[in-house]
Amino acid sequence: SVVPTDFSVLSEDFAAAPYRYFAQLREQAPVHYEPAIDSYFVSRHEDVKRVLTDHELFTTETLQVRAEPVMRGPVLAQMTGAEHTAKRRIVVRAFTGSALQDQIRVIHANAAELMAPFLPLGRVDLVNDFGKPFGMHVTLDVLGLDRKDWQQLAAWHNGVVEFVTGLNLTPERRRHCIDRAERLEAYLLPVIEQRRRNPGDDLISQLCTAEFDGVAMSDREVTALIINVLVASTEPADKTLALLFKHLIDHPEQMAQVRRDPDLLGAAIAETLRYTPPVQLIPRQAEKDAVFAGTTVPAGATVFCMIGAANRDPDAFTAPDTFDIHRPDLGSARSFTAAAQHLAFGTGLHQCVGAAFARAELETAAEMLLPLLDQVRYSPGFRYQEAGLYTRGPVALSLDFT
Ligand code: 2IO
Repeated sequence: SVVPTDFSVLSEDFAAAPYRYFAQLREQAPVHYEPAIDSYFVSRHEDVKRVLTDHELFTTETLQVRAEPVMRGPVLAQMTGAEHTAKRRIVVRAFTGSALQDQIRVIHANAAELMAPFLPLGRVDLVNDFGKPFGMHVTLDVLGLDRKDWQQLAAWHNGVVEFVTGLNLTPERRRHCIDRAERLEAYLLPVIEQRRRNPGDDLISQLCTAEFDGVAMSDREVTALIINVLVASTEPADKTLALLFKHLIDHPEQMAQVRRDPDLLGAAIAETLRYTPPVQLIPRQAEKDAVFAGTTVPAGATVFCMIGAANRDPDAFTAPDTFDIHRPDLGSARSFTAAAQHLAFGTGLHQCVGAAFARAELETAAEMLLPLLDQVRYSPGFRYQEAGLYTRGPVALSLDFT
């Protein structure tokens, strides 16, 4: 099959089933130009890897317009050099080692509490009943924000996400998103003031007290990093958890293996991230003309890395369209590190700081849910549907269990 001449990443056909187009894109239009948004879409594993690791040629400058208006300041991915190293280290420290051990307890407690009301019912929507509040609760606990405010914070957070992940927002929508972001900022500022005076052991306190070159971060810098963590930790969480369960339900023999041996969960999560990455696009800016076999991307252009397409490139994975937790080319021990072959956490200097945390969060939740959701199956009449171009996941996952 050929890429239709009127093919567009912005079309309804693509949004309905993007995976259907990936092979054609990689083979026939590996650098696809989208005139309506003046952007290039790169789909081959090799090219995506190059864009994400050639930091001279491809920068994160594009986040200044794509993210900063709603992040209310610069995020980690925008930083370079010593500032990037120092601030990244602060966040890494909050999400690894002994901090991560504490978080696993918090994750477990949140999962148990949120699941309890659904156990007697024998039915749960893993996205809307569980995953969304779960992702938000866990992130708020780590940040040291009040879980009671989660629905209000989720509404503001959605505005930020819509802006960052929107490909062609109207000026009205942009305005709406910035308004949500301003409200979130107004909520955070008094909290920051309070933590500066009276720090606890939460991440906001760590951001408030950390010094870079002997100077503490400004309110604006702290706010941006809080929103950075809030978005990056919450938005992909419910999607990945629901996708993991979907793939295991659709592959009963692998589900049985994971139930028998929960040590396989790491591989199952890594394969879920390869097969259906929740973050499908990563933007970069070409600093000079960049030549990909046959196509030149002009200096200044926005380049979107298509993670879903790269993760199914047969040049990187054997039988890429098969979900297989045992695939030898998954390199599952390395799937949550910089050596990962799949690109769900990106790669290069800006690779996800929360990868180890994401793994712990998903493993803890899945390990707890699997024995509870005995005989798990789709609810009668449930129709599976995914949404999203930038971040993508199930709209709902209604499950019955006994
Ligand atoms: C928040 C897009 C969910 C990040 C972004 C402005 C920066 C960065 C990402 C991920 C996931 C979100 N980009 N996390 O793609 O921090």
